[in-house]
This record gives sequence, C-alpha cells and structure tokens, in this order.
Amino acid sequence: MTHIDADTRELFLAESMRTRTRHERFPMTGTRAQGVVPSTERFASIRDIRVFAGGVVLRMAAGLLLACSSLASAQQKPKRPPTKPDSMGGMPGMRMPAAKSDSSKKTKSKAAAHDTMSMDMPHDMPMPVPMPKGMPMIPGLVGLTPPVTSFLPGSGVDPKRLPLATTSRITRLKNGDTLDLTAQLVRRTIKGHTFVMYAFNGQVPGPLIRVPQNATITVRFHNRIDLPSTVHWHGVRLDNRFDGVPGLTQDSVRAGGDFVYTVHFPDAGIYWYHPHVREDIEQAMGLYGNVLVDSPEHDYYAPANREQMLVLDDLLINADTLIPFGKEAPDFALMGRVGNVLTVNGEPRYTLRAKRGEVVRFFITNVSSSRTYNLSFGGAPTKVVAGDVSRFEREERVPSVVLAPAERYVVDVRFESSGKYAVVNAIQAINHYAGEFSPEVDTLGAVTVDATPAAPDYAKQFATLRSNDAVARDIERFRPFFDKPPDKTLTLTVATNALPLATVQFMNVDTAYYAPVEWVDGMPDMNWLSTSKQVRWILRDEHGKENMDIDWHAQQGSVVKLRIFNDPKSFHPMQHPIHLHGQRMLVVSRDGVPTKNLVWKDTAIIPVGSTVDLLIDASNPGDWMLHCHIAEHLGAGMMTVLHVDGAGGGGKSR
Ligand SMILES: [Cu+2]
Repeated sequence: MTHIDADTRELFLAESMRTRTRHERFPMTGTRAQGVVPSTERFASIRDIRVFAGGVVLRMAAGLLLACSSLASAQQKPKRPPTKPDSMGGMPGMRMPAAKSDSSKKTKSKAAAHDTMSMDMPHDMPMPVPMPKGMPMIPGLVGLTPPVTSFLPGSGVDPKRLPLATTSRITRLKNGDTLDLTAQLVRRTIKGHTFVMYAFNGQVPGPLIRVPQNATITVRFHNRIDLPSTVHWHGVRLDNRFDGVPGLTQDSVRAGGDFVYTVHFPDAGIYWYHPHVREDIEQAMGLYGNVLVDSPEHDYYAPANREQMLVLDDLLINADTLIPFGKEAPDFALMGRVGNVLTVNGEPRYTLRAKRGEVVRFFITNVSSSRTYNLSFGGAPTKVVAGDVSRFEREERVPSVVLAPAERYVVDVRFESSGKYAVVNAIQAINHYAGEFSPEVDTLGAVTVDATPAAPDYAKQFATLRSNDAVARDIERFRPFFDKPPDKTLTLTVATNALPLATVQFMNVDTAYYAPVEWVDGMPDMNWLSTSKQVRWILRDEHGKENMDIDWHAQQGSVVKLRIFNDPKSFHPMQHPIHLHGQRMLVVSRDGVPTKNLVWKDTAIIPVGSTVDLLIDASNPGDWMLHCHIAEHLGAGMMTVLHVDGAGGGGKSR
C-alpha cells in the first residue's frame, strides 16, 4: 500500500466493506471463518450507493447474460463441447471434465496430469478454478480455453528423482563473500499432494541471505530449471548491470547457464530476490527469497525477543493438480493468478510458540503474483516499524498491515497473555457476478503463547512509539520538492482484443462499480480465459506514449515527481502495485492528502480511482524498470524504463 497510516488502510477496507453483505463465503481459500473486518463509518457515502447500484445493475445484467449465453457460445465456437456440470465436494460451480472417450486426446486424467504434462499440450483442460460460492460460470464461457499451451515445471521428469524442498535456512554473508545460488527443480508436498516446482538451493523460500549494511557480495547464479531466468534484487539500490532485467541490463540466463552478480546493499532492512523472467511461472513456483540487511546501529530497531520472517504466497491448485500456466503467454491476464492455497514460508500453516509478553519482530514480504493481504495477529498489539527501504519517521500502532505484491513491512507484535493468536488475512471478497462484497477471513497460522513470562521483558520499550530522527532528517531535504508539479504523469489502464464475447459483455456492465482494492479473484472464469495475447495493461504518459515507448530520462541526483492515476473507467479497473527498480521513493500524497508518516518505498499500491504522487530520489544511474508487480500485468506489458543519466551523460553505469 502507499503507506500504512490509519487513513489509507481504513480507506481500502472501508470503501470495499460499505455494502451490507449477504455473508456468503467464497469456498476458495484456506481455513476460514466469518470474521470481523475493522469498521469505520468515515467513507460511507457516495460509493456505497454506487456499489449498491452496481450490484443491482449487475444482477440484472447477469440474468441478461445467461439469456444471451447460447448466442455467445455459438459465436465463440468452443474448441470442445460444453462439459456437463458435475458436483465436486466443497467446490460448487466447478465444472469437471466430461468422460473422455477419445483416447488419442492428449488430455490426461486429473491425477496423472502433472506427471505426464507435456509442454506442447494444448491448454485444453476445462475451467480448472473453483468458482466462488453462488457464482455460476458464465454460460458463454463454458467449454472455452485460453489460447495458449499448458506449461508446468519438469516436463518428462520423474518427480521421485528430484530432491524434496526444504524450508529456508539462514546464510550469513559478510562483505566480499560469495554465494552459489542455484534455481532448480524440486519436489514439494503441499496439503498431502506432491508437485514438481522450483526452488533456490532446494529451499522454499530460498536461502535467507543475511548481510551487514554496505556489504558487497558475489552471487554465482546457476540456472538449472527448464526456462530461461535471471535474479532481480528487489529494492536494492545496486549497480545497474546486476539488476537482473533481461533485454535491459543483461541477457536472460538460458536453462543450464550461469551468471555472476555483484550485489551491494546500501540500505538496512528487508529485501527479496526473484527471477525477472516469466514471474507468473517462476516466482509462483517457488523462486523467491529474502535478504535481511543489518544496520550497524545496535538500537536501529527497538529491542525484540525474537525475529521471524513471514513470506506470504498463494498457490492455485485444483484438487491434487497444479493449475498449468500459459507457455507462450501468461494466462489470468485480467486479474493476475490468485491462489486458493495461502502459504507462509512455503507452508500452508504457520506456527510459532512464544512466551507470555514476548515481543516478536516480523519481517513480512508479499511474494504473491497478484493477491493483496490485510494481515493481523489475533488482536495482539502491533507496531509498524519499517517498510520497503527504510524505517518510518515514527513508529505507529496499527490494527493490521496491508501488503500488495512485492511490498515489505516490519512490525513488532507483543503477545501479552498466554493462549492462541490466529494470524489472519481479513479482507472483503468481491463477487463480480452478483456485485456483492462479503467479509472473508483466512487463517494463515497461529502463535501459541505459553504461560512462562518472556525474559527479558520488553513491555516498556514496546509501549514506546519511537521517532526515527535520522529518517525524518534524511527526508527533510526532499520536502521542498513535495509540492512541485509532476515531472511525469502516468495513467493506468488496459486494452483488450479478442476476449470471449461473454467476457466483454459482462465487463462492460461490471465497471458500473469498482472497489479500490480487489482482494480476491471474483471472476475466475473470465480471468483464466484471458491471456497477455488478448490483454495489454498500460502505463500511459502525458504525451500519450505507452509502456516501453515512453521516453523517460532523469539526471542522476535529481528529485523526480511521478504522478500516477488509476483510471476507474478502464475496461477492468483494479489496483496496481507499481515498483521502481534501483531507486527509493516516497509516497508523498494520495488524492491530494499528504502522507503524515513517511517511509522510503520501492513499491506503491495505486488503488482504483486514486491519484498517487511519488517522489523519486534518482540517485542511482542506469536503466531502471518501473512496472506493475502483478506478475501477469507485467507479462501483459505494464512496464516502462526510467533512464537515470549519470554525470558522464550516459544512462548506463557500465
Ligand atoms: Cu497491475
């Protein structure tokens, strides 16, 4: 999110929870319970009416669409006859494959699909994603498949010969050290099902690289997966040559190839690394890891009894099968792939035992392709301490933390009394079909607190909200630029072609209402069928130039104001976490409201309908990507380059 102050967080939640819900639950994700979402009345106004009206319009439209569906179906000429609806326990609305009579067809039974999946297999499985409860698949879409070939890791590989993935281990490195980092195929067992996936050094998440601030390390990357790859050091202001962007800073590393990165860590905090090639596949299949950069200051953070990494991810599974990816182009191009199994540190359930009164520092990273989280700790008092690239000006008590893809937050949580605290993602689900919102709570794990008192007892330090004067002083020199006119303006929108007619009809009505943030996939059928061949996500500048055609230069040492507007009238408006490589930036205002407590960021969520002003400290010369961090949106073109021209005049630092 742009910033966790109460205003913004409440806005996201409040605006999407305005409607009186039917309290329907989506049978899509993990363990759930009817939960309470923090409430506020501050934003109950026009949008309420709009959402209600939208719901009514949508229900009418849905009826109309059902009536027109045979027409749509006929026009679309599905590649296979519509399948018979079948009941599947716990997955209402799911449509299962019709009985196969033609044995020459390449389609395999679901159970065998993974082991035998060929990279050249047409993407012809029927709609594989469970539909939310009460939401039928749009009839005009039944039987259609995305126009791509199916891909899953490890085609033709015997899973039994692959190593079983392990949990992440800490790799402590000092200045000058070298690390071998290998992307490889592994076996992973999730909820009793075994899948072939990817891992760095056999670990999911990859090794936690822990380095002192200002260290420079060498990473020898070995690509041993079945796709080209690279490593991007997310949030790190490093030498441009090692930023890991194929076609911009390096060639992609072919399968079997190697590349040597030199990585310098100028800022303390929590960072992460992942490939910058087909993130929708490689990152989703397990290629992600954290870097924890330690400040030399002993009291950089307030004291805590314990540190924990929380890497949030979601995986899309159909019963016992991973849902394949598009080989030539990402599928799920409209909303991004939203998983139905939530994982923390690669496991479906996070557990921690703590002592009574213990202060636990959580370093949280959202590595999901598309999902935004609203995380809280069972009511335990929570302090937000730091964000992507720095600490906050001031520590702040928060009821929850909102993280869009790629964002990080550092929070201190004190577990005051013994008992069980649920770690939950509490959000507002959206049903695009009915135009309804409903509260949804997924339990990601639990912290069990013993009666034994924690020692030392940091109750007093925890109760103090520290001011980080060094951060405020550092930001002070940027304040004169806060109100300057924007140097660059980008509008976020989308263009589509050749989408199924039923999708187009539905979406034309769907935009009658919108949510600032979509927390779930409320239209999995339309989403699955959309690929980056049909959907182009767009950054459009003030000259009308789009994505990579934008010619954007800044002088090294300058301060660049970037204004981003997320057009709510686009074909499919949704939030976009916008990430800038190699620099740091401040979210100085949203919709004209100045941010009260600043933090240096590398990723900022732009809610639908909002205008967000970012101030970029263009300190690092080179060619730096600015893109949406929803993997499928990036795969559908939503990227441009900021050329930071060095003193020599060239944009390249090499
Ligand atoms: Cu996006």
